[in-house]
Amino acid sequence: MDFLLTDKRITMFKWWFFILLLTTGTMLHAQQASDILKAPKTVLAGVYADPHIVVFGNKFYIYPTTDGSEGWMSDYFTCWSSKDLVKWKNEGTILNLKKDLTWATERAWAPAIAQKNGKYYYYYSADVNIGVAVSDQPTGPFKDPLGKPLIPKGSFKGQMIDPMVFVDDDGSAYLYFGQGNCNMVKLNEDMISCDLSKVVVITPQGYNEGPFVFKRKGKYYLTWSEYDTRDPRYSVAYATSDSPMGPFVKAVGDPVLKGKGLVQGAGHHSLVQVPGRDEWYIVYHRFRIPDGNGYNRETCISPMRFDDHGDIQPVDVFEQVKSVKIK
Ligand code: FUB
Repeated sequence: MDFLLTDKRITMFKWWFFILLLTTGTMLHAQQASDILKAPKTVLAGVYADPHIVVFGNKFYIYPTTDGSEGWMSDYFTCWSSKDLVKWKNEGTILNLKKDLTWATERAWAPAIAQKNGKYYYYYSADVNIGVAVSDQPTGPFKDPLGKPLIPKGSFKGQMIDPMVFVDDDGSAYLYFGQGNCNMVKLNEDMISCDLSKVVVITPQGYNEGPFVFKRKGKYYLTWSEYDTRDPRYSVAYATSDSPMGPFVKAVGDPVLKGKGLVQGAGHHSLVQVPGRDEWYIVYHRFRIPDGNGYNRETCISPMRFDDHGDIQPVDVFEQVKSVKIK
């Protein structure tokens, strides 16, 4: 056989190579497009992060951070409501830092809310301070009762962000907060004050931010996000305790929630129990699909389950929430 590369053979080889590249490129594009279609959908239209979910009455509510700017520079908070966890309605702006506060103008981040004595208490980060606002309705408008932060910037080690409020069965309310360090303090009966000299550090190993606390079958669970929110490895871990004040013992094994495939940076979550049922959902953000990053994140909901020992089973980020009715 004659293996000499004649001009004709070289031209033919070039054509074959070109066709191969074209086919592979088209197949890759088709694969990518089908992965995007299969990826779990956001439940809130737009880019929203740090979702805090609660049930008030017969509705679910999500309180998120508004995303879409480098450095998370948003200056307002919205509220979303749903009767089934699938369809969500934007209830509009509930707190506008520039209009409603005298002490902060931007970086409106990571809120949490609780209801007590017929009022709604909304905790949020603003310019790296933690504030509290009050309303008669879950959809606001919320008013600043203090005219200053509840926990000012620099009060403790780490950033004064990411508040989480947990109200126990006896009505005692606890505030958990902080980036870099996880702090905890009991709130006073009025829900808008606390003794800063009583703040306790409960930072679990691996903790970065976004604490969330809940109680199931008498056990307290502290859950939080590890890594930086701009890191695709961002994920959620947990620890348990017999008391809302700790000490919390970190669970061994896989994280509760982490990205997979196209789903990256899954974290800063909250949890909701369907009233009257042992049925739980995790609400979290991940990088927008497609083309997202740590400043363009979307909110998703997946089922979350426990085993017979009360251990949280790793969440499948590709399992999407189906319609759930509150009875
Ligand atoms: O959304 C702004 C910040 O990003 C939050 O405060 C952090 O928890 C991280 O999600």
